[in-house]
Amino acid sequence: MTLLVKGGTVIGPTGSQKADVLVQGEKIVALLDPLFSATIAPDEVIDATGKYVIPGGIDAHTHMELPFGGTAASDTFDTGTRAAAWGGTTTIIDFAVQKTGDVVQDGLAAWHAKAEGNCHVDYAFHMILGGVDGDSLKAMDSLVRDEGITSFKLFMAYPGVFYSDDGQILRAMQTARENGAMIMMHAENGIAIDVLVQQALARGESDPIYHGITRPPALETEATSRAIALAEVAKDCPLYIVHLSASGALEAVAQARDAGRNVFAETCPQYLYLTLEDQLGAPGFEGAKWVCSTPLRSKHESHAKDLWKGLRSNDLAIVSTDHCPFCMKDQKELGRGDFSKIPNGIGGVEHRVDLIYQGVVDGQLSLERWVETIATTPARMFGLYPQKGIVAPGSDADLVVYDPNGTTRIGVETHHMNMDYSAYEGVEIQGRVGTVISRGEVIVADGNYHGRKGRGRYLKRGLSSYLV
Ligand code: DUC
Ligand code: ZN
Ligand code: ZN
Repeated sequence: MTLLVKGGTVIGPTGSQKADVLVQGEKIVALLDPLFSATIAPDEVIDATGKYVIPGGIDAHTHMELPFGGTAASDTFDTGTRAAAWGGTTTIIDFAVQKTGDVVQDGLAAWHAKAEGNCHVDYAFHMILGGVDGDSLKAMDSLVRDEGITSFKLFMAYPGVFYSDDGQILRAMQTARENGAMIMMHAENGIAIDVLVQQALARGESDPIYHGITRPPALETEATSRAIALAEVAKDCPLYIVHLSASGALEAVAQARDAGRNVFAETCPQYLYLTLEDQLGAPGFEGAKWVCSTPLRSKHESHAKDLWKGLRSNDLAIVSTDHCPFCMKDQKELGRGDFSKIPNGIGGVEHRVDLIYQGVVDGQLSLERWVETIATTPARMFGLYPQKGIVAPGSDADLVVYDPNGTTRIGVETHHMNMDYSAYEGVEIQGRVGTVISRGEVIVADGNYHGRKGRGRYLKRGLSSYLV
C-alpha cells in the first residue's frame, strides 16, 4: 500500500520545502520533488495543496486515568488518545504511577493494563516514583534496561502523596546519572505551599483563586533552583523541569543552560494563554476549571511573555499539555468551599498543536520552531527519534496535513475529550488540523474519524539523544 501526500509544504525543525511525501506501509520512504512524483502511481493520494505537512504531534506529558484527589482523570486511554488524534497528536507519553509504598513494577503493570488494547495512537510511558528507596532505585535500572522507560518523574510538591525529599531526589538523580535516564521534576516547594494553604483556609479564603495565590512563583523558582543544584551535585544528571510557569524558574533554567548543563524544561499552553486573574479568578466556583499545578500566573507580571521568549530561545524546549482532565460535575465540585480539595488538572491534549500554531500566526514562533517544540524535540528528548518527530525517509509515517486557511473554534460542544467544559471555550485558532496519518493509516480526514481503539502501539524508548 503506497500513499502520496501531494502538493504541500513539508515543515521540519530546520526548514521548509515543497515536497511530496511518499509512504509505503507504515513508513515514510521518500520526500519527492513534485515534478518527479507526477511519474509515479500510488494507491492513494492526499491533496495537501496550500497546506503544511508536519510530523504528527508528540505530547510528552499526559495523565490518562490518573487517580488524584479522591477521583481519577476523566479521560481513559481510549477517549484521551482519540481526542489526541483529532488534534494532530499521534504519540503520547503518559505517566505510569508508583504510589507511595507500592512496588514500581506493579505500578507499571497497572498502567500497561489500562492502556493496552485501548489506544488510538502510539504511546509510551514515563514512570512517576512515589517513593524513592532501595527497591525503587533498583527498579529504575531495570525499567531503563528492559522496559523502554528512560525518564522518571519526582515531586517536590504534594507532601504525603507523591513528595520526595532532597535526599531521595539526590539518590534518584545519582542512579539516573549512572543508567542514562532523565529525571523529570515537578518543581514547587510543597512543604511551604502546605503552610500557605492552611493559613489561607484558616482565614476563610476558600475560592479557587487561592489555589494560585498559595502557590506563588517564588516557590516554583526556589524548587527549580534546588533541583538544578541537586542535579549538579549528582554530576550533571540530566534534568527536565515539567510544566514550568514562572519567569523566575525560567531564569534559573536559562542560567544552567548557559553554563552548558543538561537542564531542560517544558511549558504548557495554559501558561501561555490563561491567567490567574481571568480564569482562576472567575466568579463563584467557575475558577475550579483552571485549578492545576503549577498554577496559572498573574497577568500583571511578565510570565507569559517570558515563556514565549523562552520557547524562541530554546530555554524552553518543548510544549506539552500536562493533560489531566476532570469534569466539573462530581469531580472539580469535590472542592466547593475548599480550594485545596479541587482535583488539580486541565485537559488539553486535543488542542496543543492548534494553540501553538496560533503562536506562529501571532508572530511568537516560526513555523519551524512550532514543529520543533511540539514534535521533533519531544522525540529527541525522550528517545523516540528518528522513528518519530520528523518527516524523513525511514521514519514512521505519522503526518498531519495542517490548513493555514482553515479555522478552529474550541469548545465543549465540539471537542472529543471526556470533559464537561473546555478550558479554552470560544477560543478561535486561525488554522486547522486536516488529515491525520498514524503509521501510514489515515485516522482523521475531512472532519471524519477513521481510527480505532487498540491500533496504538506501546513504544519502548531509548535514552535521550538531546543531551550536551
Ligand atoms: N499537576 C496537575 O495539575 N495535575 C496532575 C499532577 C500535577 O502535577
Ligand atoms: Zn506535575
Ligand atoms: Zn503532570
